[in-house]
Amino acid sequence: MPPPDPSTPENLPDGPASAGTPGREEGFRNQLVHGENTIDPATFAGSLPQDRGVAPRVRVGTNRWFNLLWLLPLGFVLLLAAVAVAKGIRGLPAVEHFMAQYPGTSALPVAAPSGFPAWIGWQHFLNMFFLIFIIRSGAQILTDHPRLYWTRHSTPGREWFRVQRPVPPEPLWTAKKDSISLPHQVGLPGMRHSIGLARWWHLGVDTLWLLNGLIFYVLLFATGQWMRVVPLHWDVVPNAVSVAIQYLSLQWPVETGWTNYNSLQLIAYFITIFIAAPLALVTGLGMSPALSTRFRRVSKVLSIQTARSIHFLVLVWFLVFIVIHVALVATTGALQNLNHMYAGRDDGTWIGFWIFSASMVVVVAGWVAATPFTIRHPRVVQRIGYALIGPAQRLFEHIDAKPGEYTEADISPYLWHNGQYPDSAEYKALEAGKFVDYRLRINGLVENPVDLSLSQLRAMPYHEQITQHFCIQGWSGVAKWGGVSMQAILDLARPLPAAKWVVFYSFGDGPDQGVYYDAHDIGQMKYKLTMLAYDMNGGALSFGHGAPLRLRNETQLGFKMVKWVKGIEFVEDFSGLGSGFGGYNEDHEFFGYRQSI
Ligand SMILES: Nc1nc2c(c(=O)[nH]1)N[C@H]1C(S)=C(S)[C@@H](COP(=O)(O)O)O[C@H]1N2
Ligand SMILES: [Mo]
Repeated sequence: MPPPDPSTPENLPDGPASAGTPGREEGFRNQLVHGENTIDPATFAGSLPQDRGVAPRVRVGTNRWFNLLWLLPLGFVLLLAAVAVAKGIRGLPAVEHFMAQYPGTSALPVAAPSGFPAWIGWQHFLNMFFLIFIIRSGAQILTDHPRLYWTRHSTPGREWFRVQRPVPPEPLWTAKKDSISLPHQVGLPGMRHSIGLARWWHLGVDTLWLLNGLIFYVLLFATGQWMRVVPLHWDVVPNAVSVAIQYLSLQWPVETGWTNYNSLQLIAYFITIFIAAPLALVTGLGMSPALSTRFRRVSKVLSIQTARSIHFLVLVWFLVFIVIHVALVATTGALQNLNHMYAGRDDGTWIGFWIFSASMVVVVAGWVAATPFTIRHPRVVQRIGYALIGPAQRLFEHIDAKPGEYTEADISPYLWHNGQYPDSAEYKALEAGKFVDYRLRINGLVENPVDLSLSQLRAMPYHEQITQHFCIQGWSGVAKWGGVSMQAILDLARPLPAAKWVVFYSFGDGPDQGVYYDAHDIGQMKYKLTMLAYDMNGGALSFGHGAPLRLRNETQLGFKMVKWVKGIEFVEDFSGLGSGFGGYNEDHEFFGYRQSI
């Protein structure tokens, strides 16, 4: 703990004295501006110009990058080679013998049902419908920080995957500048840095998808249908090999899907239903700041970046699965297959096809409308998204994690910068004067409104923590923060019982003008890891990271941790501030105000 600043003769100010400072009672709320309620893609997020990034690349060795587009010709050549090999070996006596022994299906228990009840058709449709929005918004979230890593340190150059150029060597380069855009009908909603809206789609529809999946599990086990999608005997492995040889040699297996899937299909369905889907949920939660900070043991193995990388690989599995699944449905007796899933019948009539076509009208309409709807009605997306995932976000906010989970050895070699740097004359003058004239203004619903200089803040008990930062865009890093705990600020300012929210105002504007601010539930201000930092990694907080003072609330995502803090206001609710959504990004970029996940 550094010694208190000797240049601080004053005691901490109390009530009336400092409250007498001229203009003291005047808050900062009049410096906020309203956000728009519709989106103009040209001016969204501070008129960030669109940036398409680069074709996907995977790192090989320390600094060589493999362009994944090469997989297209390579994969085609490999497929041709595999077909040639399969055709070549199929006539061999040993292979013939093997195929006769393992024709491609594993026997089912006698109790196994045959055919498809109507609920499977409905759930199949809903699953597909939800996945469209989940996948598109997921791609959008990925491109907001278009890099994937295996450790919690998001060090430029150490990513294993990127769809963006290398990080330029600019010291104040921001993650926002690193984001890329997607075509409007691919991403949801496509614009660069539209992660706020993409997250409502992703997390909101996730809740519906998970509910559908839960009902699916229950019905699967209640009706015995599970026996058809769970491997029950080791002979599924040789049978799956046999099916693969049959497909590749272009002499396809006999279709018995109505009663018993072939073993390759069975394994693919099993992985999708019982491994990929739950893994999507677990790795999704693994990116939560609140959960990762609390469950350090789990997060040690499944750090946010490992979780994010695996989450991405689950996406890849789903995409590959969908492509092969659709191709095989179409080429192994389309009418029959569509009748199975859409009409619950096992014949070659056109009934299933027409029901399928009607369902595709809904799917295509939903697909095409999603982005234009989001651009026209972003507040509706924000509200419905919060209605769906908000309860979970609220629940996880109750986690008051304990300190001491990270050590100096965990500190990241590089912590990304983010946000809009302050450039006002007021800030520049304070910075030039080494913040000697800086005053943190604390007012609102408190018994003791005070202005605190940096030396007064430094004279308060020193609070230090090594914690991990989670940016909404997807990058993370560990740093050591030094300053005062928010509890000490509460003890000094003594909030009135009516105070429910604590609003932090910045010297910096947001990208669409108006002061950057964010509101925090007062409950979290008492958490052990909530603090105002003026030191970082053993030195004074740098300009880029928020000098002279920034907030740390480790339950929340990074954008809520206001940098360059100039004032704190205690309020009863935040509906009268800015556009009333709880913060700058909430007002202007449709983020949520509870960001524990
Ligand atoms: N005043 C202000 N504070 C801000 C921002 C901003 O734009 N303005 N960006 C936020 C975001 S999105 C993140 S991730 C963190 C980044 O903190 P760092 O630059 O120290 O890593 O600051 C947050 N605080
Ligand atoms: Mo962020």
